[in-house]
Amino acid sequence: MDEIEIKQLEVYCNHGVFPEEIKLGQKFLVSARLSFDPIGTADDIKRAIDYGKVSHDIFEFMKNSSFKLIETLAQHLADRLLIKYKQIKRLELEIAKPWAPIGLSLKGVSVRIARGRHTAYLSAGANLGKREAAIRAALDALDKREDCTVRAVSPFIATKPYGKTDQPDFINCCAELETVLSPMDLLAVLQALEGAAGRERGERWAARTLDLDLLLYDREMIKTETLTLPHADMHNRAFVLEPLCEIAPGAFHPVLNKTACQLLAELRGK
Ligand code: A4P
Ligand code: MG
Repeated sequence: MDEIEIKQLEVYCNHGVFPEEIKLGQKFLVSARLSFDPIGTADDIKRAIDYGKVSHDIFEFMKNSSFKLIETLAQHLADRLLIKYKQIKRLELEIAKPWAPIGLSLKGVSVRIARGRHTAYLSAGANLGKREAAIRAALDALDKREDCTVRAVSPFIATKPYGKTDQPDFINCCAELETVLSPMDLLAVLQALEGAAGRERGERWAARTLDLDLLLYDREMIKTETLTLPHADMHNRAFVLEPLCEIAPGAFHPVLNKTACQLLAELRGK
């Protein structure tokens, strides 16, 4: 990818933990490296990232916000730039405080972060209430968010319950998202949408108005108490793999080292 670099943009503003930092302000230096796909030979500013505009946006954001931590400031600023400038595929930001008030002489202190766009796949299911409408409403709400774009939705399929079989049939589908959210933040968004659809968490595998599970997030492998990626049981579920293969047969399971299409063929052969 090609890159634009903005070096040490100077902004006098009010971020910090100490009261005097917020009251008096201090100098910050912001550097940004913006990666983008080559724009080709058309010599057209409309196709390019306007580094003047980006610099002014950074300046305004730094001036009009106040964060205690430069880490948080950098995260919010990165989100803002990725959301506004769709041509930016990846972004490195460095925010430095040359006058950090630590009671010692130093050349400065800085934080450096790298952020980008991610591809995530989710599985949606419902077997109570207005099933299609609940799934559609959740996907619309996701797509309306600034930090998520729904890039593809599979056909909806009617499926027999898996696991606990004495419950109504499901409607299932899969969707592909582009997002700047982290996996944990995306999971929180999905759970909030389940809540908004009237989902009550009770017994495991019980009937539900809406279930949104995160299947894959780039090639991330995560195992915490609240999130397992790839989804721990996706390879055993036809109601997940069939719709996933409709939109992304090549979606890659980094633990099993197989594509969605290979996993479905294996499951069908069992
Ligand atoms: N969690 C961990 N990893 C993930 C992930 N990748 N995505 C944690 C989403 N959640 C994840 O989920 C329980 C906990 O899993 C969450 O607190 C989250 O932190 P839940 O949605 O609260 O509970 P649940 O959905 O009842 O349990 P579980 O085990 O997630 O059930 P599933 O796997 O969602 O299965 N049959 C058909 N035909 N179609 C269906 O859609 N769905 C289920 C539910 C059963 N049978 C089905 C279908
Ligand atoms: Mg679930």
